[in-house]
Amino acid sequence: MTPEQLRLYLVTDRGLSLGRDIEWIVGEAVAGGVTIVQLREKDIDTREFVALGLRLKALLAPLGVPLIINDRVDVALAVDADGVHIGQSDMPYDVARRLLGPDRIIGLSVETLDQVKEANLLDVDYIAVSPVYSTPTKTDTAPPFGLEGLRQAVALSRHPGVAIGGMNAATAPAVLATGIDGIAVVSAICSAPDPRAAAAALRSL
Ligand code: TZP
Ligand code: MG
Repeated sequence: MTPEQLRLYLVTDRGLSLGRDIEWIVGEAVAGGVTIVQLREKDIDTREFVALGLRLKALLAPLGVPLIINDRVDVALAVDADGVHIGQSDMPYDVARRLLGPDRIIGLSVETLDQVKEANLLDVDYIAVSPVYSTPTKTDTAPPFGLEGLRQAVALSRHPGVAIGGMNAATAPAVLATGIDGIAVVSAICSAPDPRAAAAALRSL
């Protein structure tokens, strides 16, 4: 993958989508300029997860926008997704890589500077610096990096990266000025009245 593909990274959240379909949100967001999409589902049946993943794959593949599945290597393989995003308590990187093969994208959340260094020892495709700011979207996070912590993470990492947690049109400019490749966004797009316009506004930054 290229760092440009990380510019504007949408992470889905059905609970924050104001009752609108995930597919509709994703379609609008991509029309607005989202460059990569992560399907993140914590509470749905595996059958529904796979069915939705297949529909998103059909929507995104012709547009050349990578589809990443949160946590679930089995679902990623089932829908022929472009990759998986894992956290520090999910399947270990080496196991995920063995199952997914050399070509699929594996992203890893890092919550401390030590974890940034550990990620440098792995062939992950990108890291997500998590969280940069505290956010109501996910409250069981590590303490936020803040801008200075993010700067240190960018300086330490040999991988491309995205910043996640509290990213919006107000916070993105200073975050992008740290040299991070992109921002990963949940509520600023999923909960926007017009997700396409919200994505376009973020992309223009
Ligand atoms: N991981 C770390 S923070 C976060 C996730 C999934 C949520 C980010 O949500 P928002 O609404 O973009 O702040
Ligand atoms: Mg996880």
